[in-house]
Amino acid sequence: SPTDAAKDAAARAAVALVQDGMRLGLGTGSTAVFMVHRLAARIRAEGLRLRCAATSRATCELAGRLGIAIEELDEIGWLDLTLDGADEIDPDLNLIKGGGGAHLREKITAAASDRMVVVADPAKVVEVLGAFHLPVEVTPFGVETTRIHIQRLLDAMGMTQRPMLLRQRDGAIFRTDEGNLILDLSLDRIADPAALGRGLNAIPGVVEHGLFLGMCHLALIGSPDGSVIELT
Ligand code: DER
Repeated sequence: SPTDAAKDAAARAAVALVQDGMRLGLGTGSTAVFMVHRLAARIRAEGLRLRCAATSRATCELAGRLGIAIEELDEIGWLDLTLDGADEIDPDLNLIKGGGGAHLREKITAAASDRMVVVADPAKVVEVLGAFHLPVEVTPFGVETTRIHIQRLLDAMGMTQRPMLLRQRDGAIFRTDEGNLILDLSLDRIADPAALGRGLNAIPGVVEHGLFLGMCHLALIGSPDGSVIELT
């Protein structure tokens, strides 16, 4: 499909940034799948020696199937570059992530990297964050009280939102790799992402939210014709 071609074009451009000996963070999601395939091809063709940490079990398993050696983040210690997808990218390269439910490990991994490069198709580029739901990972313990705290925060910020939905997958309550739950916030537009991020971080039961602010250094936006636009 045109979207797949755009994702693969972005993935190819991102993998071109990988240099022999790098310590890499591998992202999660459908665009990251194209990236992992492209990376495996380069490793095979050029014998690249890399140290790779995965941001989800899904990426770890895919990389393993493609012959990419995966190590734990703590075995590597720090990363040169993380390549990951995004659900939304604003003009300041602030992101909404978490559509695939992996944003806790993705954020830790990106924060443990000298550079974070995002790969995406054009639909992800927005003027204002918020049309895509904002995932908030919460502990199962006290989740209903956490929901109240989040609602109070949104009220205080004058943000209206439709009922917060506990994420489901295949008809069951979704659990993250850490065993936590995800509340998806439908905010339409987030006028002040930094204030919302700070407010969410202050709520006891909130583990991590999908706002990646000031973390992305470069976004590679692929087109169906194979061309790539760089947003910095
Ligand atoms: O869950 C995530 O954070 C993914 O990276 C998501 O943001 C992008 O997924 P996609 O490439 O399948 O759109």
